[in-house]
Amino acid sequence: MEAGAKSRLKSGFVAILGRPNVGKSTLLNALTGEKVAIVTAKPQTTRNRIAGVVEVAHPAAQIVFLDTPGVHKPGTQLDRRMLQEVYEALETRDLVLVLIDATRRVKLADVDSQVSKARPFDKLRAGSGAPAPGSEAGSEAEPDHKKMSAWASEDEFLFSLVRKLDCPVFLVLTKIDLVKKDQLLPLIDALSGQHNFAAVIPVSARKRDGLDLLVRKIVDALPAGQRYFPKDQYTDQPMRFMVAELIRESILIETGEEVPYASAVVIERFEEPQPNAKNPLTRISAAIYCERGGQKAILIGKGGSKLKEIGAGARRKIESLVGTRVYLELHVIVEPGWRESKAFVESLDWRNQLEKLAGEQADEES
Ligand SMILES: Nc1nc2c(ncn2[C@@H]2O[C@H](COP(=O)(O)OP(=O)(O)O)[C@@H](O)[C@H]2O)c(=O)[nH]1
Ligand SMILES: [Mg+2]
Repeated sequence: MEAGAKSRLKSGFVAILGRPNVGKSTLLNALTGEKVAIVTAKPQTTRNRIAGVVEVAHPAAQIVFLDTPGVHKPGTQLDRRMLQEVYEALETRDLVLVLIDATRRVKLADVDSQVSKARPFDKLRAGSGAPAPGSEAGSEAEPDHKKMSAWASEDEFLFSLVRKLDCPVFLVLTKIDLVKKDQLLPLIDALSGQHNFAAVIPVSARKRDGLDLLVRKIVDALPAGQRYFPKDQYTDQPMRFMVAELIRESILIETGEEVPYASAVVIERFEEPQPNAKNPLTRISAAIYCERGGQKAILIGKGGSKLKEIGAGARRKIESLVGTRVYLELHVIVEPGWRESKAFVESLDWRNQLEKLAGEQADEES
């Protein structure tokens, strides 16, 4: 029985692909039932590819989802690194989910059908500047017509990536809790022409709508194989990196303008509690990098008030992640133009940080 069950196990890598803010990370978290990836209303929250592992009981399967940064036109070295993360996720995959935000496309379709009316962009404009929670946020500085053409070409780029793949691709419409059911059909019609999708599945990660069907269809499409991760492991990220991400999430929530995009977090010290400590405490020290003095001033705030808020928000989440009390020390460092520095951007990748840590430990021991 045991051996038979093993040989029937299905497993594989499923890359989650889409434009910024379509809900990739929210879907990953909903599927795993864990906070694997940070989520905010701001675009480009995710910078690295992140694995989230889902165990399915019937039929037995292990699905390794790969969350990726949103596909967008790269402007900086950081953007290029993010696109590289997308490519690397696409290299190891058995199946790809292309996510399309149902709300955004419906808005676009509305605009298209109203081009003859006097002010066709009002609907979009109403949403720009302060995007509705959960809806796709665009660059605020751009006029709407430019934003739309940028959308069109970035969508085309997304679908061009998809057409190069030789694995099954599912079209997943996200955030359907925000649209009427009858608005989905024309959208599905329009998108079906883009690729020969193996399945089309509307979901709401927030309401957990459509997720069971999605998982079932994925398992159907996966090959028989072995587990890639131990049964109880839900992500490939080391604890240190998840902690850095929670701090970055707090920065994204607490600051505005360009500060979230110009910020990076590096854990400098991570001291686990003493074994058998009565009241275990994890001591963490992290550097927040930004690009300019003005950003540093914003991150610190009057009398350190902003940094305190960032720390307090992050600490609560870190405590529930590590399961102990946490002492969190944050400081801000200006690293001019780091997003343009290939070396710095690469040093932020936890896969590179792990190598560096291993090297340092080897040095200490010798
Ligand atoms: N209403 C609604 N909002 C969602 C849903 N999924 C994601 N969002 C929101 O969309 C925004 C972007 O989500 P995120 O997962 O970070 O998108 P990503 O950039 O594609 O990873 C966040 O504000 C989410 O709360 C959903 O199913 N319904
Ligand atoms: Mg994300």
